Amino acid sequence: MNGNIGYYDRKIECMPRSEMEVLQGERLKEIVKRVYETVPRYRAKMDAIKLKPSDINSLEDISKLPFTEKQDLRDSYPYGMFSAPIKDIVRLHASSATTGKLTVVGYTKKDLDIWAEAVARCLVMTGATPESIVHVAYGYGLFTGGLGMHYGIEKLGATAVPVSSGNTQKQLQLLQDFGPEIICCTPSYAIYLAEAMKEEGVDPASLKLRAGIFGAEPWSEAMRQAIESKLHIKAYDIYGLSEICGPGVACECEMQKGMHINEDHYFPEILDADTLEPIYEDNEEGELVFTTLTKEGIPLIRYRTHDLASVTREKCECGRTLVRLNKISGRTDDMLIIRGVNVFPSQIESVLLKCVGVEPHYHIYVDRVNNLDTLEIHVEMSEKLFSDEAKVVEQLREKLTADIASAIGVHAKIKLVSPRTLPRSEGKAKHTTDYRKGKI
Ligand code: DLL
Repeated sequence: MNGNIGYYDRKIECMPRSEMEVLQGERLKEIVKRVYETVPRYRAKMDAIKLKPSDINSLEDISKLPFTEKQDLRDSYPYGMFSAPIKDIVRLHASSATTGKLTVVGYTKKDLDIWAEAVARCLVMTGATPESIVHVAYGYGLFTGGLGMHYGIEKLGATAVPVSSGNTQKQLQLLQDFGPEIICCTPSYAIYLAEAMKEEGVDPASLKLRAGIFGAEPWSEAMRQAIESKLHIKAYDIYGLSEICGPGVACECEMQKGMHINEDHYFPEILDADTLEPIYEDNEEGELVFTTLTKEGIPLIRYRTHDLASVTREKCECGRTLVRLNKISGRTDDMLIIRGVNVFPSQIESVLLKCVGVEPHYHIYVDRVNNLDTLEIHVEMSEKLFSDEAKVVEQLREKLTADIASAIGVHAKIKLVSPRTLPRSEGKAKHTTDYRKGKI
């Protein structure tokens, strides 16, 4: 046990496993009862398999429950899965869904309080105290990153600097002038900031920065080492998804050996990605599935994240008993994360299908250039457009660029290519080439 480490909530964070499981079992019973009574979709799913809330009596019974998918949220857009009346919802957030519609989540006052507490625990895991100044460069808005970290910082009694994303010059100035001890942003932006400092002649060692809390996209151990050496800080991994709360589902402690899951609120399961049978062995990889145990606004039962990961239940050297999530190693679906924004190829496809002049034959190229993600989409022109004047083609390209940016929230370079030049596939179409793999 490291004597220098504090906890935000020692009782929960260091609770013996047997006690934690009793607590989780009790909460599970309550939440199942709640969704059965208040969310018609859950009642229908349970009725369909003849499952009653009274059949759920302990944690082991969780495997009897049906799964929840992003599609369920889409089908009940915007508020159909809410378990609390709108008058009790005090905040909405949203993230990309597979096509068109967003995945909307709503929080009651209690939900916001618990989320802030979860983030406060994460901050303390990385060594933050009420004296810390924390620079938040995650986006503020419908994305949960900025506001999620912000309220956790305030909950801890530390000082939040709500810079939001973008405007690198200003970020550099505030990092120098305000003297934050911790920075929160995506890991790729951290690398970008380090390069910008080099160009501007800012010596990272002259800053007060000591740690970074990075997440919202996958990153490797090599990337951690690069960030730590370039910025002279410790780089901690934080995981979350808007459907469960946002950042704060899990975070690394100072041991940097896996992210402690706030499992008294967000219960994890690892399932075999093909059979969806539970995997009980530590460090064995599968799909990560969460059940929210205390949420009121939009509780989710066995929500399939489609993230691939493993957990370890062994007690950590920091003293915490909270189960640890190993680094996310990939996804079971085709979701891309580009500059922290979740993008599904099907969102791009639905824009193309509505656009006269192009065919729904496309290929997406993702790369990382100068430490920033780039997105280029090759789209086949129709025969008619191909025979049109260059001006007409350029106008269509500009329109597509704008339509795609508005659909996915990220700028893409659009290249219109000649008819029938993109490869056709006989089986499942492969729409994406990601050159970032293997690059830090
Ligand atoms: O990205 C919430 C968040 C904000 C987490 C800031 C951490 C920091 P969504 O936009 O809903 O929410 O995206 C969730 O992002 O299912 C993962 O695929 C990916 N992701 C999030 N954190 C990590 C991480 C936020 N630390 C999706 N490592 C998730 C790898 C991550 N992937």
